Amino acid sequence: MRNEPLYDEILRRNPGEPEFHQAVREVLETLDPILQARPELAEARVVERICEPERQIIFRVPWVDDAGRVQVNRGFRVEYNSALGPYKGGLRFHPSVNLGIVKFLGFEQIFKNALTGLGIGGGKGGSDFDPHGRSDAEVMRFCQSFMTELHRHLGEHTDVPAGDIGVGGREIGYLFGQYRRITNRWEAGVLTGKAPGWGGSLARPEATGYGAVLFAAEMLRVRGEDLDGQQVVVSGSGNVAIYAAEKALALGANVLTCSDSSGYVVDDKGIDVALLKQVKEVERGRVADYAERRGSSARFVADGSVWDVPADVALPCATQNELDEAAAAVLVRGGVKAVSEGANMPTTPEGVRVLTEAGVAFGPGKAANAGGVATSALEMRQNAARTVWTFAEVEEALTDIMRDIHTTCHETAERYGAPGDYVRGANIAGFERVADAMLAQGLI
Ligand code: NDP
Ligand code: 2IT
Repeated sequence: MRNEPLYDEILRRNPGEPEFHQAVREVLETLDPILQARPELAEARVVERICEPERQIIFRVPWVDDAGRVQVNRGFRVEYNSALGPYKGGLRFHPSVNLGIVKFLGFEQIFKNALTGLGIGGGKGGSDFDPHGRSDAEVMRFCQSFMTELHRHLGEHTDVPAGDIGVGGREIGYLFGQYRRITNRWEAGVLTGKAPGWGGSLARPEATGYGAVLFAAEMLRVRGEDLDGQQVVVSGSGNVAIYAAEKALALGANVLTCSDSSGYVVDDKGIDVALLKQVKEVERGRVADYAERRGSSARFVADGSVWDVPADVALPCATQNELDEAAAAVLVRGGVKAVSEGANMPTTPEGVRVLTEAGVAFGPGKAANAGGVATSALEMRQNAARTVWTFAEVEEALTDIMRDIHTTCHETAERYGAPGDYVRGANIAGFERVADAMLAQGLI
């Protein structure tokens, strides 16, 4: 790859950030054809500039737990690229969060957001705070402290966070309330993923999972197939997984599994999404609780991998690097035809290689899970116009956007000599949109 020296430089300047290195390498490896076709981009060192975040914010988040003990966490916001619009991307609350994780997610977000065509730049943030087992009051105090520092960096025209792992409607509510108190502004467009009663968009909770399934359906359509009657394995049991399962079922598929960090559930009758929502969203329980409540059709497997369950379509919707080379080989042996990434970078580079060499249709996260952030942009649009769209209006717009992203990736891959390679298509198409804006805006 022509960018090998740049990659070496990135390794040297960003030590100890393996996920960031992985995300950068995966993009750099695919850009040779466009850099060859457009030498002015290489001349202006656009790739070097894109790899360096515009701004990185790291801050202390002190808060008091229910026992009255002082706790200290670390907060992050990486404002990566604003060539196409305000920084946009979620906040992740998980003990594994560190600067490298936030940079990998922010880097992916630049290209994903460009693919939506909706005028949003790339950013990401979060904290190593672990919401598991914390009371509502503790989560609220944490969110208030987090926003007390972060608010100065945000704004509807500047930086617009949303949810990610560990951040859903409850957390967005607490964060918005604190932003409003501090700024004395009703600035609905400063956060997305709000509840529909006070500025949120209908269908935003559903959007990422629905979008990942729509992307899978598009990949299958190109191959003369659809989801009807297909066996689907889903990993995760959070926001993305639940709505991916719901959409797959609605399109006639049978969803066999869900999982969390303790293990997975395989349900011979197919996952009961209403029960899964009740256990996870209302009771904040675990997939083991789902299996117990579901009865004899479902069993919880504490060790082993969800990818051991043979299926036609796999939807990784939990976290990064959850589908490795060995798991990919098992999926291929089980006859998998399509993998659509609901999570960000869930498949390792070796896993991607195994799948694509076996001819499996592979939809990378920055294309396949772009429905969430795209619907966030539709939420911003509703906020700016002080209007509310119906569920059907939002879902129709989401469907059009996902089809459009699929077409863009498919056509771009073909144009650059890699038909069917959605990784290359997504990276080149996303990169070109950002690169053109950066070229036009001078040395930024
Ligand atoms: P949630 O917090 O709602 O759910 C996360 C799920 O993944 C849980 O089931 C969780 O299990 C599991 N999980 C998290 N970390 C790990 C881990 N280290 N090992 C095993 N399982 C794990 O998050 P989301 O559903 O919102 O996010 C899931 C993925 O989708 C992430 O990669 C996120 O970046 C991506 N994404 C999310 C979007 C959104 O709009 N929310 C948009 C685009 C992508 P446990 O409870 O045991 O931790
Ligand atoms: O990874 C992602 O695209 C998200 N977590 C959603 C970001 C957003 O701003 O809606």
